[in-house]
Amino acid sequence: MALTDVASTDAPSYTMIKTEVQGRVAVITLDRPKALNALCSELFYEINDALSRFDNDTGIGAVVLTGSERAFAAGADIKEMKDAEFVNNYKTNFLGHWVEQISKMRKPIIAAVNGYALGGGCELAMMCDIIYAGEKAVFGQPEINLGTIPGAGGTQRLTHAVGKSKAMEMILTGSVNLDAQEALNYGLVSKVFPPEKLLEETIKTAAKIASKGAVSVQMAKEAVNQAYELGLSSGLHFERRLFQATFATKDQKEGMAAFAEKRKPGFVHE
Ligand code: CO8
Repeated sequence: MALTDVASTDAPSYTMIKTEVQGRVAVITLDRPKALNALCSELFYEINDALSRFDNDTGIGAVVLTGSERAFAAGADIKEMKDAEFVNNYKTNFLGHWVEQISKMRKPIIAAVNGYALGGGCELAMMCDIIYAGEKAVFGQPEINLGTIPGAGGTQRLTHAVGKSKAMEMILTGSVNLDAQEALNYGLVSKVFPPEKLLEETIKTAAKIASKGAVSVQMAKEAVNQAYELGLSSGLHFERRLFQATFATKDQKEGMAAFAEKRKPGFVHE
């Protein structure tokens, strides 16, 4: 199916991202090549606007977030933030509003990372639900070299993903990066592809997810995320309640009936 440029239909026209729709999959491509997709306010405004529209669009079942072959994103825009002051950062909760939309997304987001995913770029990828990498991807948290520290989840999500020793080594040295294969070995990413195949393969997985019942996909995402928030017994309790609740959906009736009748399910996302 051909990609549709959402920006040319009912969407606002963006200057730093491109948005496309393929079936039930939306693709957001960071497109600020001259700055290696450094994350400035305008870029984040556009990402959040697109994410919000896709999350509220019943025709979309999953979102892919990607950059260029050279860079997913080389971090927050250093030139934009270099003169920022603590008091204003604190009063305006600097960066906080950048990451609110992505953390409240109900639909799955898959990051397709080619090239540099450094600093805020690595953090942005880790905010996604799944990360696929191109063979030349580089993940790192170099903020220490700038006299600062990760500010959007690097110290937390990276530590969960790769363990304390490797996370400390990466964050404290600012120069120990993970290549795609290492990221795969550590479980930071779940698949690695040749760069030119990455987006296509990521869209395939997103399409597979988007073909499932949207309610159970949303519940499954919510339940997995609770693994980071709750202890085991509370997490299991949370999961069981959502599992029970799926029996109130049309898709559970259809999915199980289809299995029994040896046919493909026709999910209606209700
Ligand atoms: N900010 C601003 N501009 C950047 C950034 C950046 N993070 N990264 C690259 N650029 C610009 C360069 O300044 C250069 O611009 P110009 O052509 O005008 O001089 C252009 O992009 C190309 O970059 P290089 O010439 O440096 O390209 P190289 O191939 O030589 O090097 C690197 C590529 C290694 C990626 C190098 O550009 C680099 O080290 N970039 C900075 C990486 C970094 O330190 N990132 C961390 C930033 S701090 C941060 O992310 C805090 C997280 C806060 C949370 C964010 C919320 C999600």
